[in-house]
Amino acid sequence: MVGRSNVGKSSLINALLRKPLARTSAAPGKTRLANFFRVQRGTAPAMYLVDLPGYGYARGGGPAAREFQRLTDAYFARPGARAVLLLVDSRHPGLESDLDSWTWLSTQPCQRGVVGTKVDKLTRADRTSHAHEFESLYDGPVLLVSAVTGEGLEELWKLIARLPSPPAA
Ligand SMILES: Nc1nc2c(ncn2[C@@H]2O[C@H](COP(=O)(O)OP(=O)(O)OP(=O)(O)O)[C@@H](O)[C@H]2O)c(=O)[nH]1
Ligand SMILES: [Mg+2]
Repeated sequence: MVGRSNVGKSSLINALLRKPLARTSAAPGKTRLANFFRVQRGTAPAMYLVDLPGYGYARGGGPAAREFQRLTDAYFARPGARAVLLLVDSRHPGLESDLDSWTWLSTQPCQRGVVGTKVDKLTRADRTSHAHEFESLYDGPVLLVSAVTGEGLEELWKLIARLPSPPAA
């Protein structure tokens, strides 16, 4: 899970796992390390959900940004197939930093997907217009979810199940 600070990466992991394992906070910059959560669902092969620190927030300036870059680079340097879900706040589909990340992710050896978070904060009318905006910006359907109401989480599990799994060790 990657995305701007405060977009709801840790909350989404907790909602998917139905357990408050990842630390969340109303203030941005909470997750400071890459946290790996091993998941075994039914008979499916085990996998890891990975909660990465967010971008776009540097506590006290440059070092946090550099630290984010270091962790992210280290994560992508790990061997084995992986997939990345870019989390974008459903209220703000077109932020430049998210579009830049999407472009950067296209240069990485991984499958990409976009998920719109906090959809519970949108009005009915905005859901429709923002869904269309996401589709045109990100070149395909974008799943809108809420960690608070649970909306879209079953669909998200299905999307995750279709992502490539790493080679057997
Ligand atoms: N209404 C609503 N609030 C949410 C949702 N998901 C997260 N939040 C709130 O958004 C804030 C940030 O959530 P986090 O999960 O800590 O965000 P994060 O992306 O992990 O942030 P960093 O670790 O700082 O990068 C918290 O106050 C959450 O309660 C959601 O689906 N709906
Ligand atoms: Mg976090």
